[in-house]
Amino acid sequence: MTIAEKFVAATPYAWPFDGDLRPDNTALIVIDMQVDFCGIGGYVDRMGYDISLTRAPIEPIKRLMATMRDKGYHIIHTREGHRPDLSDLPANKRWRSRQIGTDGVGIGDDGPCGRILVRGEAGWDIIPELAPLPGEVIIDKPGKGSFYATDLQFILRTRGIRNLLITGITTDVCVHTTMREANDQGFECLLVEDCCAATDPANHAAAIRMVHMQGGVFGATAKSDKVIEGLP
Ligand code: C5J
Repeated sequence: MTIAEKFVAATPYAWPFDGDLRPDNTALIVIDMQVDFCGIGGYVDRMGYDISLTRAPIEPIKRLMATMRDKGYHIIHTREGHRPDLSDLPANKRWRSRQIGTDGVGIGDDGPCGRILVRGEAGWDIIPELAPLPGEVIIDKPGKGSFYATDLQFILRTRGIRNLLITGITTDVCVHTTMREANDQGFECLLVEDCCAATDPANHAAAIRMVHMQGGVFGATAKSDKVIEGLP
């Protein structure tokens, strides 16, 4: 069977590599758009970072998600967080999280939005602007990558998904870790530049630049207007 080739104008190559771009083989992944990462009183806010940076992708993601929902693409959300008994929180992750800010409060401790990055707490929830629809997959992950200690790979393979449009926060941490994990497993990845953000704009820019090396070492990147233009 010959495929009707479709591409998104991307850097450093027209994506996906072989033009096999269809709603049934492609998913939008929205990473960690949680109150703790982009809401007032959440983890990132409390650490003293500027949440206007991590809130910047909300509108672009909203537009892209609406387009992809309309066209019947798979939509997958992730949430970083830990069990209430913290049995899946490594001691070094907790210790490091308590070094930032002035109050010694870190992951698992009480904050203005409940216990920080703990499942079921207000801060751990996805922000209302980007709330999942009933039936959309939500992956709860204890780490930065969306594949580690989750069933994401199993779900993608079961659904026949090969192409991943990757969005969310933060570009240099959970987005990049997920893209690297996915790339190593043979998934064809596109990082959507304006649908991601970091707590440091230079890190965001560097994370995008890294993808462009070696002919697209982890995949490709594009702005959301080009993605929307190119999606069949
Ligand atoms: C971080 C994330 N930065 N979602 N998490 O700790 O990128």
